[in-house]
Amino acid sequence: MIAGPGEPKLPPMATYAIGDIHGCWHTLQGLLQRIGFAPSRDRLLLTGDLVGRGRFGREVLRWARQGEDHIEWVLGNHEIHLLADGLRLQDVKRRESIRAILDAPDGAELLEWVRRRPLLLVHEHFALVHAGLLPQWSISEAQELAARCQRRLQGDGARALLEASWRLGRRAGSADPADDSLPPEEVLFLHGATLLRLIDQRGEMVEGFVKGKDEIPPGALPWFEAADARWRSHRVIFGHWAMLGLMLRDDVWCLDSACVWGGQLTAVRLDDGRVFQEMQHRQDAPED
Ligand SMILES: [Mn+2]
Repeated sequence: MIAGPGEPKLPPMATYAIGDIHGCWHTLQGLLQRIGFAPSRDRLLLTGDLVGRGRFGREVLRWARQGEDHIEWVLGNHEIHLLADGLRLQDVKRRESIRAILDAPDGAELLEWVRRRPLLLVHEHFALVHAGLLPQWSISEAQELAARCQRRLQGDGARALLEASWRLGRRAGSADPADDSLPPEEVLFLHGATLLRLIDQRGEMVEGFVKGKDEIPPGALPWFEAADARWRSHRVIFGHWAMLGLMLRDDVWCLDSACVWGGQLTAVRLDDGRVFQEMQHRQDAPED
């Protein structure tokens, strides 16, 4: 139908960045309705952790896959967990929400698709990553490391890379040797991009911190507070840190507003910075 002179004009194409969905399928639908999202016109960027903790990760993954031409996203630690579980890595804890995806009739297909997703997306003025970037990584170096990790995850080296990254988080203080066959910078990139919250004074990742900004141990600081960080040529959009909550600064945006914990799911329109939020729908609350 051709719009006559009296018809309202279509809104211009818009790009929205959405924080960690964690299987909150109904909340996601509510948010998309709220922003008037039109798949034929608009684009979405997701900060990762589409699955995990919540009950409808399978639905969220299928939706993202079907909308591949207008939805871009990066892998979060819960997708890494999905891959590790799918490849039957030792010591990986079985999680109910992840099993439900792997056991679905299209589970194997979804797993293969997830395996091909990126760890970092770089646009002209911003970079999208699930958890964060270490200060020593420039955006172009991070891009190269992300591409190398992605290639390895798609091939025979996936298991070794996942295992090495897994060990990195558990090594603290133990004598567990690193896997010499893998470039350590790749292991560190996969680990940091999906799990980073704090760094120490030397700019190295601090493992295992899950609390809020008020409880940061002495000597540590959030990764995005690093002075002279090399990634600062771009605004970094990330999620992962629900206890930090929505944070919009010139240099960094944190979009994880704790939806799966009973908080909100956030979308920010990149074109004008407008924020849209949807409270968690009750049916999305995890069972346990
Ligand atoms: Mn996460």
